[in-house]
Amino acid sequence: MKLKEIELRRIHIPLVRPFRTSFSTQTSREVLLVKVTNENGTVGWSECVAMSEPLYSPEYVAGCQDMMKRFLIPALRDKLDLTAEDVPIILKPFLGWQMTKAALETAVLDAQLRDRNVSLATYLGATKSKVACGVSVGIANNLTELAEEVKSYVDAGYRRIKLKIQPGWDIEAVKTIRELYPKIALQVDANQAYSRSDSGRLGKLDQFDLLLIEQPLDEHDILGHALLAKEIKTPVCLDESITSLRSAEDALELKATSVINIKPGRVGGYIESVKIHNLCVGRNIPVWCGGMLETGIGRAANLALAALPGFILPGDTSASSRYFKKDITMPFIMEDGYLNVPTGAGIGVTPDMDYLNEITIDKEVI
Ligand code: SMG
Ligand code: MG
Repeated sequence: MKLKEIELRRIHIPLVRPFRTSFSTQTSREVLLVKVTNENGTVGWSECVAMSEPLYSPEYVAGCQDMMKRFLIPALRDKLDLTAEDVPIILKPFLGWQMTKAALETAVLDAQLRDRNVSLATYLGATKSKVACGVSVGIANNLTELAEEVKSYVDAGYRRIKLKIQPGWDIEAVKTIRELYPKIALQVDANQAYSRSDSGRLGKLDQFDLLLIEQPLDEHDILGHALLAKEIKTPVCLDESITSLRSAEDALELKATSVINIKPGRVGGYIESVKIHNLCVGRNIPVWCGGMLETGIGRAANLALAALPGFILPGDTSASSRYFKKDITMPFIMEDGYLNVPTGAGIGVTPDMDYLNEITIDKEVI
């Protein structure tokens, strides 16, 4: 295809409840949306998963927008026969910026698949029509509030609970929830909040039969994760550390991770995500689909990915109502703990333009 127009739009959308992690408290989401239009007039949408501030990863919304305008869009704009598969190759010389690149690749892919009338799920190799939902629970003010919040999700039917932890909010929080729900699938996510010397403390989590502990140490501390994995029984699962197929392969080889959280934004797109999935399937490593508080645009695409056969653990792919009073697409509604995988062409959803315009804080057309 030839790109005719690229629209970059920033929206601001409130969350239904604050989301506190070891690195920030989010009360709303600022999201950079990409809309491409090709020579046929076909439109492709995507969402850049970077946060407003570079706290989860080095990328941040305003930086991503600048990066797109300054370097990435000019590199793509003049191509005559651009395909989504070309995008990562063309953008490779520009180092880093996986989330930014992923957003451009996905918008091009959406338009490409709409032109061919193929769903993203089919394109990626999905084998499921619905996916089991997990939910990520932020750090609460106290254990009573944590128990209340978890109860609301268990009652809603979520099939896996993930608790955010940090030093001082870990053993007691997990103990509380495990005692209330002796059988529920439970895991924790530290977002790099611990250090190598915390293996004793983290070992205390072994008694709670957790599915995994996500990213306990610094994103660059692969050796530290490998050492920790030998000390504790709970499986270590890397999130922030895995930014490419290569880094996934290295971490597996070094035994720093025995489960992988695949987030398409973090690894540079859906095409790279499938490669990581395939690597893991070949090595009997379970994977699951992470979340970045996406709107319906990103959620639709994540559900397509989570429908691949290697995604055997429930992901952070929760219903729209877990995040927003009103989503920018048709809401994703959970039924019996599952979300349906969109079947329409491309990502299978489009935004409600009236609502989108209402919450737009910046729009530029290139
Ligand atoms: O999308 O439900 C969601 C959030 C899942 O916990 C989640 N994401 O480290 O896995 C993670 C975090 C990253 C975003 S925190 C603002
Ligand atoms: Mg995580």
